[in-house]
This record gives sequence, C-alpha cells and structure tokens, in this order.
Amino acid sequence: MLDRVLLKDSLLQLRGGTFLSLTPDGSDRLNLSDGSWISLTGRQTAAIEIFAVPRTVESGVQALQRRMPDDEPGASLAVVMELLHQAILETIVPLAAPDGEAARGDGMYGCPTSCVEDALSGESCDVVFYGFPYELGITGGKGASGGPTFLRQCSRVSFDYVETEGVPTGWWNNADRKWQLEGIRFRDIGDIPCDGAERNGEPFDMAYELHLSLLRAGRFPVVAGGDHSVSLPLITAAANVRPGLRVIQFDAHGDVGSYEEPGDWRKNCTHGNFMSWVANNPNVERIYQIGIRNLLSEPSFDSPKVTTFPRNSLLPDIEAFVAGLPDGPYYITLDVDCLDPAVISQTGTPIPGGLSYHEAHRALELLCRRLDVVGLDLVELTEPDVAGDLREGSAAAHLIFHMLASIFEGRRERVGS
Ligand SMILES: [Mn+2]
Repeated sequence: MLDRVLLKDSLLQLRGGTFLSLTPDGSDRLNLSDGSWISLTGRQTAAIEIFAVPRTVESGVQALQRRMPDDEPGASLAVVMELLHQAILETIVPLAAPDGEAARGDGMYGCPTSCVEDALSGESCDVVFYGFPYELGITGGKGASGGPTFLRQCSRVSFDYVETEGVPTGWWNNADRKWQLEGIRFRDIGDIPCDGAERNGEPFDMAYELHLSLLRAGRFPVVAGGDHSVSLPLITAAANVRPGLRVIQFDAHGDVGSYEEPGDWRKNCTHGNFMSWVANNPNVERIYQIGIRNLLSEPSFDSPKVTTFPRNSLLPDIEAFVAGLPDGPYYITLDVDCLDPAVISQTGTPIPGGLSYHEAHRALELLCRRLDVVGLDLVELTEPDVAGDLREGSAAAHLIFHMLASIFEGRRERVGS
C-alpha cells in the first residue's frame, strides 16, 4: 500500500527494460525486465503508452481519462496505482541536491520534499508533513481541497527551514526570545492523491496505512486537510498504535451524528459526524471539544467519553485544565472554524464568536508542551477569494509551528527531568 502513496507532483514512468509487444492475435503483452511476459487490458496498455515518457501522476491520469472517456470516475487513477503497485511503473522523485545535502524544498516551511520510503527509513527525519486534499465529506462551502497547497505557500512566506551540514538550525522566536525546533528534521511527503476519488474510498485507506507506518517508525505526522472527515483514518491509526488515546478537538461544531448507531462509515461519514466513529473506537479513551458553538435542529447526542467546552469557556481555566489531564497519548485535531471569523473566515462553515488567535495560541502551546501528543491535523482551511491574500493561511501556519515547537520542547523537558 505504501508505495502507492505519492507526491502529487512526483513523476512516474515505465520501468526501464520493459517494453510493449503485440501478439499475433492482436492482444497486448508486456515484456518485463526479468524476461517474462504478462497480458494487458486495453486500459493498462493505454496507461503504459502514456507513461512511456515521465509524467506527473496528475497529468498521466488526465491523459488516460481523455483516452477512456466512458470510464467510471477513479478508474484511471486506479489503473495507474495498480501498475505502480506491480512495479511496472516506477517513481522518480526529485529529492536532494546532487551532493546529497538536502536542498531547500517546496514542502511546509520550505522543508525538503521526500518520497515515503525515505521519510520512513532510518533516522531520516522527525516530523513528516502531508496533505490530505479531500472534500467529498463537506456539507457547506467548498475549497478545503486547496488547503494543503495554500498552507504550504503561506508557511514558506513566514518561515525558512534551513539545514546546515544536515542539522536543522531551527527558528529564533523573537517574542519569547529563544531558539525553537533546532535539530528537528522536517520532511514533506506531498499529498494523498484524491482526484477522482469516491466518497470515503481509497484515499482513506491510504492515509490510514501511511499514518500507521509513520507512527510505527517513530515519526511525528502533521496532516493538512481537506475537510474534517479526513481526521477519522488519522485518529484511528493513532489509536491503533497508542491505545488509550485522548483526542482534543478544537472546533465550532461537535461533528457528531449519533453515538448510538452511526452505522457504516463508508456510507455515512462526513465532516459533520466523523466524531461519532471516533467516540465508538474502543482504543479512544476520551474526547475534549473546545470552541463548540453551532446551532442544531435538535439536541446533540451525549457520549460519556465526550467533554464539551463551549465557545472560549475553557480558556480562563486552561492552565488548571492542562495540569489536571491524565498522562497518556493525545491527538490534537484543529478545525480552523474554532477560531473567530475575524481571524479565519476562509472555511466552509464559519460561525461567529470563536477563539481569538491569542487564545488558541496560548491553549495549544500549554497543551502541546505538557502532553504526549502523537499527531496533529489542521483541517477545513480553504483558499482565499483574493489570490495572494496569505493572512489566514499565515495564522494557520503559525499555529502549527507553535504546536510543534511546544511538543518538542515538552519532550526535551521530560527527557531531561
Ligand atoms: Mn470540524
């Protein structure tokens, strides 16, 4: 499954030494580099012809869709992924500079991009970013699929990830007068391919498998959505690796349908109810919801696992709350609509009366420094109406930065104590 997770912009081509041949009866066969032959479907033949020259996954899938206009949505991507899985296509990922030194990259905060295998191998990195640009689970305004690309763009304006002789220099925090994240290696492995996907389909399985592998390899994953339903496979993977997981959800909405009978998530899960499945996961111990203030047509369901702090009611007592939380693994999911629309309005379902930037910043820093956080995501950020308006993406990029800085400071303090 892992070799099917790709940078959206990574290049694919037909494996070297492989060539197509027509049999006397006119059917297509492929000669593999080990000398053996396999028969091909018409769709496979078309894909192989298209990838005879290196192309991005996206452009190859589009070309295949033009050749096969009657195909179901997603069929073109599926055949490309199948050929990749069979090692008939191979990836060419432009990675490091020729001397092996990681170059300033196009990833989050300008960190280098990497293929999945490299991000998982050895001691290659600490923090792994990836995008999950999926929005088939929305019920409000569109645009969350543009979140990862927009967030990367904004993050590179605010920060500059630098490695000197392979060691990240970190950043000088000019407000708190200290270095942060020095020595913490970032890599960005790109986006889960979501073009042509079916609702709650293959991208969810890919994200789950990828997340499991990153956590088992000791990486700290940071995911940019996408709509909030993308958090379901991420939290499920985290709870699988670290049972007893507690989830802290910053959100204007509880994102709960029914705790009693949520049914089949493949059919029913949306960004407005994914927490029902999270709450029913036996490996999830508790859920704390902060910032909730939406209006519903009927009362929301109560689950003994869920504690809700409406609006900003928790924030005056945040230090006592954080101090009183039990030890154990935590996952933080940050729906940007928890913030007041004065801070972030670029979201599908904005609701007035949310957290200020400083309230969110302080709460997240306290939580992240004190707790054993095993992963985080930021979801529901949409692209701006006016191109080049980076303010709201900058707010989101800063919050992720401060969360990461606090998480790694907290880890160092606990190791040192
Ligand atoms: Mn949400």
